[in-house]
Amino acid sequence: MSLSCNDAQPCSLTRFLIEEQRAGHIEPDLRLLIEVVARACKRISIAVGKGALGGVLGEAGLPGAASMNVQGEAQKKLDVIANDVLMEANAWGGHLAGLASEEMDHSQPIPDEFPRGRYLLLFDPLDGSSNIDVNVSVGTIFSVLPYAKQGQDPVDADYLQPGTAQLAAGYCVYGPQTTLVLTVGHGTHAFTLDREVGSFVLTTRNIRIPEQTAEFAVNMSNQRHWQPPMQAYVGDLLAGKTGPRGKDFNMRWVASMVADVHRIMTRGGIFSYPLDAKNEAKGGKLRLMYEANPMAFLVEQAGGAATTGRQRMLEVRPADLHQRVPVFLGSKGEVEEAGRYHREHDATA
Ligand code: P6P
Repeated sequence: MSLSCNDAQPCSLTRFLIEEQRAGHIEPDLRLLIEVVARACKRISIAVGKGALGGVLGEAGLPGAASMNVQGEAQKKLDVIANDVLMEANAWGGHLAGLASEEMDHSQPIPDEFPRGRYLLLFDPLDGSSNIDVNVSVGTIFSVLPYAKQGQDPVDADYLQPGTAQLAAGYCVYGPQTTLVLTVGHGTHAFTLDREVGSFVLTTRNIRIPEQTAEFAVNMSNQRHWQPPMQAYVGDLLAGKTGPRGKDFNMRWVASMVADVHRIMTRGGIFSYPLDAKNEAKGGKLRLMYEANPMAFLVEQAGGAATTGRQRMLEVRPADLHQRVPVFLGSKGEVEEAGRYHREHDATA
């Protein structure tokens, strides 16, 4: 029996986390917290997989009166189900001090009857949920921050830590496979759900994102709303061999960040949701705490890069729990190239 997980002997998420604990990479309570989140993702995967058979499609709320989340978006039934699964699974675990969800106005301390832990859990329970009704991959994104105050309930301000403070981050993509992608700060690793056994199995250790790419992901319908550097950058991508980049590019856009990022984890690429005239007043479309920061941690640990176009994502100082940011992430060389367009524009502006 091998003493550690390796490609010749795939191992479960549980064994992988025990080995990370033995290596001193994570504390026992953080290991247990990640296990609780993984179990919640299994339950969400089952609910998502039932689709119409489970009566879980469509919008939450009463017919004609969809419930809206704090983002002003119509909530899907599965948004609410996924949020409830993660809240319930983590309330009694004893590893957390509090939780914050993209679907909730404010963070919530753990109920008084349960023991308090030293971690804060932030999550987007079901990212890309607009794709659910058309059977396209969606996912759960989570991030773990430290909480050091003893005997005090955490409040929203305690969550406003830069992405560099994250102790763990991950996503679970509910697609043809259910795959958990996780980092605890020592590489990024993928675990595929073995539905027959009911456990996540290590399938890729130390994901490496290729430094260069010929594939970009952006919602092109926003092109006329972009700022000049984004117009110039994408214009040169579209010019392909005939333009300054000297090679043709392919484009993909799933409109589910987890699915687009997982493709980049698998074969490289650059994902972007830049500032545009429609979202500029809000600071961008995607959420810093629930989407950009956990994905940035995962991507950097896989050898990629993640920025706002002008700043390393993980160094953004959060001002609000639901803060939005422009996002460029993926193949390091391409993210740096996109940043060059922004720097050159700003130098002449
Ligand atoms: P658009 C999903 O709502 C999401 O937050 C991300 O998962 C996704 O990348 C983006 O928004 C899609 O935005 O404007 O293309 O619908």
